[in-house]
Amino acid sequence: MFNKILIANRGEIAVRIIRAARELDIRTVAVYSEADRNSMHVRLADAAICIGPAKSSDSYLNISSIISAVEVVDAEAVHPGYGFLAESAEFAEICENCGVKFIGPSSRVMRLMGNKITAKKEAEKVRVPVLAWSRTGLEDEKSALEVAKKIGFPVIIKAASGGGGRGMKLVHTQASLGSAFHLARREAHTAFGDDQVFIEKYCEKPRHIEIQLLADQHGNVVHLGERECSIQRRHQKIVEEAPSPAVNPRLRERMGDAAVRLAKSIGYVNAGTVEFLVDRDGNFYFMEMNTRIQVEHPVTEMITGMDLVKEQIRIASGEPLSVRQRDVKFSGHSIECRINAEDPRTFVPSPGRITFLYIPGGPGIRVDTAIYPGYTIPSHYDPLIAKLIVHAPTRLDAIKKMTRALEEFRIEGVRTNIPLLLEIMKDHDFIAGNIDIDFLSKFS
Ligand code: MV4
Repeated sequence: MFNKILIANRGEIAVRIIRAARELDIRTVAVYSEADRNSMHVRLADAAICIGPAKSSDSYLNISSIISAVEVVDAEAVHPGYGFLAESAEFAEICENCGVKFIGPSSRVMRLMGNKITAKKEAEKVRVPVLAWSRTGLEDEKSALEVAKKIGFPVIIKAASGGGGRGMKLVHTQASLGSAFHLARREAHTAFGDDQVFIEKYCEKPRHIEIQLLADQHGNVVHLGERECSIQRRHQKIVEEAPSPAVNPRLRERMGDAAVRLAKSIGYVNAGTVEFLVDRDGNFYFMEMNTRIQVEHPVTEMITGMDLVKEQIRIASGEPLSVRQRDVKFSGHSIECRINAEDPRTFVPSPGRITFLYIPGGPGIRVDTAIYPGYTIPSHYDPLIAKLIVHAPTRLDAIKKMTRALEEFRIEGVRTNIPLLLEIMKDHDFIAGNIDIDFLSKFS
């Protein structure tokens, strides 16, 4: 096992990783920007190094600063968390070449899954279902039109280097395809420095359901069931749960097997997530694979009793998985609400000083956060300030518990989305499990 790891992240996930490392008797090194001197991850780590100015591109995204910090403190491994450099194949490759263990898959696998065209081709190779698509990048308007006519409208244009919903164009008619194609290309070039786009059949009102995987260096791969993540706004998830009210044991096994097949065939190692769209008839289609620990990992931890961050660290150090597939058991229902420092109506970020804080507690309640009374939330980063996670025997019990915990939570000094989260918990469609990716549109 490692003696010392560096955490290349901030906020609640940096704290989450420090906790896992301490329980494994690993020393921790935090890195921080000039805006994060007073952050909780800096206080909780065994050591901390400033890596640059507040702007992410000058600090948490600055590969040379982070590699320098690794060398100064002589860390054996780097945990990237989520966001920032977590899915940078370039960073993973530099770590490989510097002899520092990147706690994640190989840079080769990150490149393969980071490109949505190569990722879909890998899925097709092992018969993981995908929506009808162009099967290649599109050269011009004419070939785009040919493919769209064959697939049938509506279609969606996606950037090969995109993901998380950035740079997508929904197209309903032949007449609007040309302009959408050029717009998608231009946006993809600006956002990702790669203008390659492809076309896919558009799936109407689907659910977003993802499978959690663990894969070790010895070829063992297990799935830990699904998470329902349909409640999103502008591709930011707000409420996640496990299990999904739309998944029965048979569908879980089919989706789990599909995800495991993909991971095995590409030589995947680490925790990972395979995202699917699930249509109203219960058909599932591969969308993309996330090669990092995800924000919503706690709901899977609650229903499986496993610690996914400890598993990531053990896997990276070469240990085998602590479970086989038949040892994985699911218990009860878990829901996570993301608490953002933002105006609950306009969604405008609300940074500032926390003047009063009371964190809910009691049986089945978990709060992952890095805020404390008197802490000032900087304006430079993501508005996520806490994750409230509940675990209860049934989905209805979990909704009741979440409602109670949201009502108990007191955060003063900044505005939060707690009022919106409470509205969601009281919504009849949510309570009935009638949710799809358009669910939140009725709240604004
Ligand atoms: C789609 C789709 C419908 N049909 N692809 C958005 C995130 C990225 N992972 C893929 N996304 C979508 N791809 C086809 N062929 C609808 C979405 C989508 C979406 C997916 C999951 C959760 C929220 C979403 C919101 C809008 C669109």
